[in-house]
Amino acid sequence: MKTNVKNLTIALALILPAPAMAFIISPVNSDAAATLFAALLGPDSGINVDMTTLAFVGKTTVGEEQSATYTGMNLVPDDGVGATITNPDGILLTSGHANMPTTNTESNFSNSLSQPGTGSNAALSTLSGNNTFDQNFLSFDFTLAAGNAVSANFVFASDEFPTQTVTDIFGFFVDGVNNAFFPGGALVSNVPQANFQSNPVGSSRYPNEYNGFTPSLTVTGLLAPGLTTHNMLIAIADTFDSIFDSGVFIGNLRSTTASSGGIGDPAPVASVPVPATYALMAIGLALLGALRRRSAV
Ligand SMILES: [Ca+2]
Ligand SMILES: [Ca+2]
Ligand SMILES: [Ca+2]
Repeated sequence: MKTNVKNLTIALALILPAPAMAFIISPVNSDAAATLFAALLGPDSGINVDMTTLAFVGKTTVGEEQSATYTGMNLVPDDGVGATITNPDGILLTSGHANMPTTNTESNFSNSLSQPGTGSNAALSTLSGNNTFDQNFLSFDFTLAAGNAVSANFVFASDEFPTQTVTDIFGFFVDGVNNAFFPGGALVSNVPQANFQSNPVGSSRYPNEYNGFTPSLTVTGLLAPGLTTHNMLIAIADTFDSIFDSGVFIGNLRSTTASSGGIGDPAPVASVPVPATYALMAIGLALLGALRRRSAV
């Protein structure tokens, strides 16, 4: 009998998949630029960075950290509805708090930052055509050992989705040119909504506060010709006002060879059917959001 139990245990161990590694977000509150930069680079990245040019802007107050490193991003929807979202280990930049709940607790997770330096980002304001707030960025100068471009993998997530039309924005600038676009050409923001997997409030579909997530996308930026050193700026900010957080999970930055910049290997995602209860909840929250936003400006 004991042998049978042991055999059964071994058989089950062979059949059952290994438990998934937990999704862990570790807010950064000291040595932020170097810590984030180290987590951003892929293995054998081929990117040579002038560390004296490394620059970071973001809040680092303990408990209110704006940025984080993360590991184990393999988000399997617990109800089987929607896609699994997998991205290489890397960093989280936000327009609010990176120190956030591991379930979706509210529709409008909002953190307005008042620290000097976390205000408007000029490059993102120009890109979006709107004023930006609560910027969070990493930038540096670099050269490549080989290749003519840099690539990274990212997931954009937001609490502007799905109730708001305000377009918080993410930019991946190489030599001053943004390369972050959705398949189809839209800037990376909380719209178009078809790009997102829904994480309804009160559900535990994905283990995170954000209401919606894009799939993992590859962004590629060509180096400007004729320059001996190049510049990278990875940035996110709120637009229109400083409420309703957005974040970008980005990692595996590496050199590559490409013929054009922008989004690589696009995989358009079908919109996820929303159960009637969520739809009703969304309508209610949209009304609340509209009222709140009106009173906030
Ligand atoms: Ca939320
Ligand atoms: Ca904010
Ligand atoms: Ca916002």
